[in-house]
Amino acid sequence: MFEITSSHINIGMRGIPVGTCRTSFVTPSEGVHYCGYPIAELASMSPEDVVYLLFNKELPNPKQSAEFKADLQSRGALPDGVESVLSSLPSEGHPMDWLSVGIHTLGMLDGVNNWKEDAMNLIARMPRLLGLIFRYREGRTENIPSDDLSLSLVGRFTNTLDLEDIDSSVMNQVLATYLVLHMDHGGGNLSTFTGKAVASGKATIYSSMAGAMNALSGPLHGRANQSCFEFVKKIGTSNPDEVEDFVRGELQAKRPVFGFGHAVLRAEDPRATVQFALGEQICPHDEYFKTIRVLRSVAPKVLSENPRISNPNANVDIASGTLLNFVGLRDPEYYTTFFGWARVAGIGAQIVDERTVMRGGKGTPIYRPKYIAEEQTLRHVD
Ligand code: AMX
Repeated sequence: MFEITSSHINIGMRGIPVGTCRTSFVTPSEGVHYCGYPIAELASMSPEDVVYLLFNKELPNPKQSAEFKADLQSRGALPDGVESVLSSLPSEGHPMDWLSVGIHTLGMLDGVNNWKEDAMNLIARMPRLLGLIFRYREGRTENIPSDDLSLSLVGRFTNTLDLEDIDSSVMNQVLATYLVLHMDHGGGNLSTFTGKAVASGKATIYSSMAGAMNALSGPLHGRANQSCFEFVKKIGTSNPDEVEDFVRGELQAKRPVFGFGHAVLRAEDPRATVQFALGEQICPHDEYFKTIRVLRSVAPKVLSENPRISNPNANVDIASGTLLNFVGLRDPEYYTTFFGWARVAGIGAQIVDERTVMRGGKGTPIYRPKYIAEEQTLRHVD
């Protein structure tokens, strides 16, 4: 199946097969597929239906969809005690750290120690938790609307956030698309792998997911979406010549051109294509959207001048920040929390598969890759 040579050592296990994944796979040309469906075909479905797909491996029929939504609604209420923990966290802390603490708090307060039940409960509680994280971290703790469990997952978040002067239906549309596009990305990405590794020691879903969120918070992983929008803001123009000069300047300064390139994909990420199409529909005249539209045509041309760059095309992070900003979510520091919210579904489904389905239901054993001793000759204390 695989020949391992010394060239595979100390490269972060890249490409080395370690397990199987039933929720999604990624191809270099078409990107991620959820349970066989190319992501672009799922992009306009409700997040609830796509969560159902990841857990059940089939899209729901209308009856199953309604029952599943009702089930999530019945699980949505947050236990008492979450808000007092959030009220004690430092506002300087990154929102991803708040999210990790928030998930841990839910686990301490009402984990039931059942993989599937805990995964479903966490998915159902995420919108309210995330909305409260925004509100407490920003000090907007007065008059928080009560959680309206009759709403969709996205609607409950928007309702909790309760921002003024926004078009909540467009915000809901952008968030729903964002969630569906980001729910899963194969088995080996760092946050998913981390979540499954922690779960393999039979820690709870909540501890595993908090670990996964910590992994996601790194600037080389999930936090790239924050950096990407900060990058777009820095460009500050949609003039093609100026954008090209900017891209060349970044490359000369040995800085990454954010929103381009990928470890696996070798074409434009379909998740970027979907978000560009959505942007053309809702904000074609937005200044930042105009910038990324130009960047999308200019940067691949410049990047492909360097033969070392395997994929000069747009990745998933190019457009998401621009869309989130347009609908009223202005602070890029929060963008990775949406990524985390989405991934709770994919990581949760993969943990449930790995703990309860793989190896005839026995689950995979505790993770234990091999590390080879280096520069350690045997010695003794005198
Ligand atoms: N800008 C500048 N340099 C780039 C680049 C980009 N967009 N894409 C690749 N390169 C460079 C790499 O840094 C590497 O340089 P090196 O030889 O000096 O180490 C070389 O080109 C070859 O890289 P690669 O094999 O094409 O890609 P990779 O798997 O090493 O890296 C990635 C992939 C995403 C980290 C890289 O393309 C990158 O830094 N992109 C910009 C940052 C970004 O948008 N990140 C979000 C990615 C999406 C995601 O996974 N969330």
